[in-house]
Amino acid sequence: AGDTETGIATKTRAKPKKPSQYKVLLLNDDYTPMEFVVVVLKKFFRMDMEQATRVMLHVHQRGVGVCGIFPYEIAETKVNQVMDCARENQHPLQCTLEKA
Ligand code: TYC
Repeated sequence: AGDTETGIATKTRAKPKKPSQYKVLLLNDDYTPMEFVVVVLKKFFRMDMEQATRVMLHVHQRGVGVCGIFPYEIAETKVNQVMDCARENQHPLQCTLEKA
């Protein structure tokens, strides 16, 4: 579309917005085994042993850590996968979302 009087093109369409990004956060607790957390990070966040161990130890020491940053729907799916897996194995591991 444009302005026929001035000949200056004016935008009339909405800009397609980039999907906003969300951090997937892992929380520390006193009961979930370290090995289980490492397995979860490898399985759902495609980390190798070294990365997964680093993130797990960071969460263990600092209380919280970022597993990855994703568009909302993917981040939500990751949180659900981690929470379902923790529940199935009867571990209190908590995972949540935060806008990046
Ligand atoms: N703090 C747990 C332990 O000492 C290990 C752990 C690490 C648990 C990271 C949760 O997100 C977590 N067994």
